[in-house]
Amino acid sequence: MKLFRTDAGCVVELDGEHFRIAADWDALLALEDLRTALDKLIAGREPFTPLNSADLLAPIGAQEVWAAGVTYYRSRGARMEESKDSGGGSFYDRVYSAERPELFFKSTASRTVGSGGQVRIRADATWSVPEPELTLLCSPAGRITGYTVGNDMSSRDIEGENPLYLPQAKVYNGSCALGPGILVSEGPLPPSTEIAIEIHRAGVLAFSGQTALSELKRDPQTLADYLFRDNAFPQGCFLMTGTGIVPPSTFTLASGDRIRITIAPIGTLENTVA
Ligand code: DO4
Ligand code: MG
Repeated sequence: MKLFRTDAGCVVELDGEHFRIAADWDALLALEDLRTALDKLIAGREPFTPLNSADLLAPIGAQEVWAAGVTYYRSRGARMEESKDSGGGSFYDRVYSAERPELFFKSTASRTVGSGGQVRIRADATWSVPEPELTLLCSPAGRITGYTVGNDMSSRDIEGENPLYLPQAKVYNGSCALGPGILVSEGPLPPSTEIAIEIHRAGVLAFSGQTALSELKRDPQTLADYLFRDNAFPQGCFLMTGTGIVPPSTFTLASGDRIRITIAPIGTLENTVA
């Protein structure tokens, strides 16, 4: 089952059929048993013609977006390399193997775009990349109730200059994309689940990469448990789980690039760089 936020309200997809439901987005995302509630809301309803992707909005209301970092070996290596001149290298190595994960505040709804929207490069950055990440929807009690596709846009030159610049490298207008909708959870996604990215520039493939959840070093529920330690999220929250795909150091995003991130059970998040 999938849940979408659209111009015309909330839409549930089940077995290829779409149902409009009269519900408040934030009230839905705060439910501990979202699946059961949605089953009840669509019971007896007539499906309507398929969803138009142009109507989709980012699946976020009052929730905060947080992110985990250095959860894949590829990210550890890329971060150690980018920060070797600033002395940051060993931090990344240590956090990769530490029990406590790296968790950082990433975004709010106002800085987040949905599928079809425009992500941004910081005006004062010279090296920018997308980070394709499985993103968890967590209930107020800290349970994983759904999954979406996320793009943790990052300014690698700023992050590499000094690890203390991380919030500036990560949090700015248009730095986060989520969508296209939420896969309502019926349990964990299998480790074989693939995450894939394609970046097209002027119609030509400029970069592609893929990884699988089996490469994620941390258990998603354990990441959520750390986030909820002494932290309340009355509206629920989103938690990005880190990137396992990093383009080569010679690659930086440019205006007009088209970014497609696919996690098959959830869908494809598609954005253009402003
Ligand atoms: O520690 C810096 C950020 C790491 C990150 O965003 C990632 O690994 O995905
Ligand atoms: Mg990331």
